[in-house]
Amino acid sequence: MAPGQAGAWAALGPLLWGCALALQGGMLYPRESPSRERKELDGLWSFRADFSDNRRQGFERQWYRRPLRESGPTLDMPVPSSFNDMGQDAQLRDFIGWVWYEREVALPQRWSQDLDTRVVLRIGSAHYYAIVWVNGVHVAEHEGGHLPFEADISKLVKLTAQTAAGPASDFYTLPVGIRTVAVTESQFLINGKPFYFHGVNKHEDADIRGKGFDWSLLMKDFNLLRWLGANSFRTSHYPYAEEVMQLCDRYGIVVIDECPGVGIVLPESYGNVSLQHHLEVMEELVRRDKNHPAVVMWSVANEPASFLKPAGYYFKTVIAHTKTLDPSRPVTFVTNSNYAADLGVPYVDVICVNSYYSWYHDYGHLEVIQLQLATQFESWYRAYQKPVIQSEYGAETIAGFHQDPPLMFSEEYQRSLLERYHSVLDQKRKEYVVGELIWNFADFMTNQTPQRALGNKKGIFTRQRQPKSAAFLLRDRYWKLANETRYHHSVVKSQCLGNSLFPF
Ligand code: GCB
Repeated sequence: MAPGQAGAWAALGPLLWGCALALQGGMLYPRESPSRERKELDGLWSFRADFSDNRRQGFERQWYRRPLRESGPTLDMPVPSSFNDMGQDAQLRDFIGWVWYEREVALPQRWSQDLDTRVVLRIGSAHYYAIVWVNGVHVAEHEGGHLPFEADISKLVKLTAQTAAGPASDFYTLPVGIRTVAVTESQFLINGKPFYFHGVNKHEDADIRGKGFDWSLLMKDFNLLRWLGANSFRTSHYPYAEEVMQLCDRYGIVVIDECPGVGIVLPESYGNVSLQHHLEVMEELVRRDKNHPAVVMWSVANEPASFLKPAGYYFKTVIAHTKTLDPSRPVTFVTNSNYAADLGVPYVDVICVNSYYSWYHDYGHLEVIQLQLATQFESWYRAYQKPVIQSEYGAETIAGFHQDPPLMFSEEYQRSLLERYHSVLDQKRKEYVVGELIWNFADFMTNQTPQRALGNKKGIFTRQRQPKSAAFLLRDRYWKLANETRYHHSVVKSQCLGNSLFPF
């Protein structure tokens, strides 16, 4: 917490509000008005379940006295949510006992300095018995969930402000991570060590909400990435919410950051107006995300018609511009063009190729995959001597459809297709293939076409984030890859929370 700011760490409490008048009697819903301000405390909280035998270790060791991270490991937990449903840990799902939530808060200076301002901590609902401390001081206790309760913490806030007095200037905190990225003829290097992307492509999509930021969904997805052993993802096909990027930094998830240059397929899309706009979008993207160490490469487009004549000049310009904006990161775009016809790839640092063998081509013929995939890699490498990433591959799969021998849309077909891709990836990753990103992490909604059965079903998880059979296959593979390739001797522990799975 920055000096001079009033601060609080509370064991629970999603809403703080300051107002000039004390309320008597009923408990009004906290609405903003010219005399009332509110500060939402929703978002990620630190969390620990007390798994001790008597479930009372937290009280015995007084976990409320100091920041929770100082008394043991913590998890990130979205508030509001049910902790039971958030992760992949059965013990936590079934847990009964005390759980501890903590949030550090920086309050507006005037709340602590203006003596007439009353500061109230309000908990909308906490199940079922809640005890609340602010800066180690017990301020409230409430039995029964569902209904709100409050504590007047004005005195505490003013006291903290006095003891933490400092210069009244502007504060901004920016978590920092330091690492290097480099590309050789056949390797992708992070901190000078070869890095292999074993990850996913995602979408910002879920049931009900559609595309929109949601802490609970984000935490669930990150818990699933950890379960899977994934070390990376591509933000297909647009920049994701900034909170996503922040979490990638903290968890050590490596990101290929893609701009919304998707569907550049018409000749008129290569005109000057489009090009200028593309340059501006890259400026906005780099300006926003350049401070995220998780971002290791920019992707300027997905599957453009890069074989069209103007594509050469177009991608040369966009890529050069991006490199001027950020000389520290490699730049790519994701291609599905033929290696001999692609006019943009000469300008990329890493070749990212999408292919759907035995799905969109030779469908039903799993046996063609190995030969076609090996030829794909060899052709690209022979032409360019640059590292290659399999940036998409996959098969539509309707969860619960089973067929053996495998038929398209069954879980068995998805597994088989993946296995065949993996056998070639295992040969080529010894040479110049530096990554594999499955299409897709989860099923997602699309417009209607005859190829889509209620949206795109190439997820290894359903849209509700439940695993298909392929998720278990990929999990075995990714954890094996993780154990083979993680850097045992260069582990730099995350200063933030120790959440990092694959520190770089
Ligand atoms: C692709 C696209 C992706 C689609 C995917 C598919 O090549 O890059 O946006 O969703 O194929 O499943 O058709």
